[in-house]
Amino acid sequence: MGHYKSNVRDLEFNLFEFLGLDDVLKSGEFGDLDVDTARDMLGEVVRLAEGPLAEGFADADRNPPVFDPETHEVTLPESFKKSFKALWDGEWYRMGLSEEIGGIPAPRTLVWAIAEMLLGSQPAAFMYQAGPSFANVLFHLGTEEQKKWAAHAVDNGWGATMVLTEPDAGSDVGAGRAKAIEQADGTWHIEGVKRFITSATSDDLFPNIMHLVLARPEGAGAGTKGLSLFFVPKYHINDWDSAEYGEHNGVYVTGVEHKMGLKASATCELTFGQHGKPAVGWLVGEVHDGIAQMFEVIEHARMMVGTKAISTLSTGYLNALAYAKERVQGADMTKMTDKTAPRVAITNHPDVRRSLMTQKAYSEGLRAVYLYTAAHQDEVAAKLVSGADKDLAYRVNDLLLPIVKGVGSERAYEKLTESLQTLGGSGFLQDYPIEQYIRDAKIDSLYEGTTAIQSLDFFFRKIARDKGVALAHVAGEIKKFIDDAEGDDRLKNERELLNSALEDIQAILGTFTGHLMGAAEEITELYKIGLGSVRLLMAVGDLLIGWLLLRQAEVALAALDNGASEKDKPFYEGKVAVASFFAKNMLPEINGIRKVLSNIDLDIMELDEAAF
Ligand code: ST9
Ligand code: FAD
Repeated sequence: MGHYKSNVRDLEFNLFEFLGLDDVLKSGEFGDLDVDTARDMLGEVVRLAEGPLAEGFADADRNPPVFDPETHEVTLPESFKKSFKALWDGEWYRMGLSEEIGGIPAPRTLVWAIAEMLLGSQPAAFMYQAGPSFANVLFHLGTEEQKKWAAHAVDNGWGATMVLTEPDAGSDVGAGRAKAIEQADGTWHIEGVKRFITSATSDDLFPNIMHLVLARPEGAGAGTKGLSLFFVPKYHINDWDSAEYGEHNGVYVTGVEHKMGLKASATCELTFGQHGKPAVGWLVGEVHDGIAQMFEVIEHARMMVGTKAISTLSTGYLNALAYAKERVQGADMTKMTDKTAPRVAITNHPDVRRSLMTQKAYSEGLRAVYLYTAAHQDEVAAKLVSGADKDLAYRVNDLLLPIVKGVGSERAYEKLTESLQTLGGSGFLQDYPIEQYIRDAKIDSLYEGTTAIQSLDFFFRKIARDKGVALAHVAGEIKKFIDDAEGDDRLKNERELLNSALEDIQAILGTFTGHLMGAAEEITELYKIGLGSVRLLMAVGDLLIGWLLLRQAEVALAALDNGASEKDKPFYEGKVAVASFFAKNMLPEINGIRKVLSNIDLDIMELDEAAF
């Protein structure tokens, strides 16, 4: 048994008892895929994720990839390559890809539920497996000829990278200086240095790598809008039909970073056109619309990063829970003065219970959030889950992505320290996986847009620019639940707490909208939004978690009333308890955030930098 502990019962609950996956499958939209097959798939993925995929997890951390500057390649540990092979051979990457390039149609909730387990087990392996899904983006954006390249890349097992970041262009992608020079034969020569590129070298995992690169054509304008997207293969292709690859293209890995965590994933400096030959690229779709095209990739990757974080928190919690049930220390609190009282498992101590329930709340609550989001990536599922039509579903998905990514990564990192704390001093040791989970999960709040960037995206683009359409839809769904005359009376108090939290969020949004409008008169009002945007993001995350957990509690209460089996009873009781705990312990904190955010001033913006 490896380090990874799945929570397939909760995944099945979300999919089949909460999000109506049975009805989504019955729609016929996903071919022959039925409920039994979907359940079998989940079972198979549990075996893979808890078994062979998890095996190389610690070894690859202790023996990270070794870079050879002569060959420009890394050597990955054999244990990791074995785990990767187990993943690749399972061909789970086909789920949800377009059928034309070898994909299997599947609802996004199922795709992401499967991804959750693979990501929690061996996140770096999942990321090396990006080739098919990036090829899928190329297939949708590319010319007729490029569509064939995409199919070829899937058939022949290519790797792939997304190449945006440069030394002076991180969050500010538009500051990128890599340039693209058009050639007479219609190709482009890319010149420049990119940094922090995941999977740009990968030992012998792939016969070729597709780099999807943002670069600025000579003469193009400044900022992100002047960038174009290029397909740059690692090796030239002599013959697409026979998969005969030729010379190394002029794009080379010139360094691999030494990192805090996620060490198995090679993070590379990638140099274009500086090794005596050009780095030849092809303009994707033959249109200069690079940033919008790259966002097709970024949206998947942001969902992936949030799901990775949430999955790591879940296995961290389950490892902590297993330890706590076994660890005997101290007497029950009510017998604290009796020095001869029997010693008890630490699960009996109130503070351990508080901590475990907090971990459970965020693991299961965030799982509900990412799966609710995934449901809005499918027309049929969205209609069923919230009544949203295609356009609205798209907007709701857009609205929720910064929550999945930003809140998922921040809360996972924060609550994983609670998981570690549950193990006491043992948590600090490498005998247990939690210290590695913490190091591996820290990256999730950094790449694919830091939390600050997610929070600005959330307010300015997903709320203000959307004119509140998606937000109003989700808020309407929350209100519907609060006001439901047929709602379970046993959750009356919790509904009231949810209602207060919703009012608090609406008030904060009113304040922020005031600052936005005020900026027309006094531009520094924008600073107030920047000072509060991360808190807003986190508070909305808590509101959504509270709401979804309570809706799930209602489903659980009904299942208990209908005579749940002995085996299922503790599960449903846990769902009710966790929702109630979250409502009573976390939702009221939003009121404090409201008070802080309604009184933001510009003091620290006006302070001289020297005073920091
Ligand atoms: C990175 C990779 O960090 C890390 C991990 C790699 C892992 C690889 C493996 C992944 C595997 C995934 C697989 C999934 C498979 C699942 C299958 C499972 C079985 N939405 O606001 P403006 C566009 S990579 C959509 O003016 P600025 C839009 O076109 C590095 N589009 O921005 C817009 O035009 P318009 C990641 C958006 O001020 C245009 O941009 N780096 C969005 O010019 C300009 O918008 C980052 O993420 C959006 N939310 O630039 C950078 N936003 O307005 C973070 C913008 O006309 N920085 N567009 O529509 C930012 O995001 C900045 O805000 C900025 C600002 C660069 C956008
Ligand atoms: P900076 O942008 O310099 O940010 C520094 C700090 O300032 C952050 O706290 C940030 O939130 C804050 N900040 C910056 N701008 C603003 C603002 N406007 N408002 C408020 N706060 C702001 N990139 C790729 O292209 N491809 C990859 O495959 C890839 N993989 C990566 C893998 C790893 C392990 C790492 C570490 C990075 C990877 N990246 C990749 C790059 C990653 O996306 C960037 O690191 C990230 O976007 C942040 O950029 P930066 O590191 O330059 O930080």
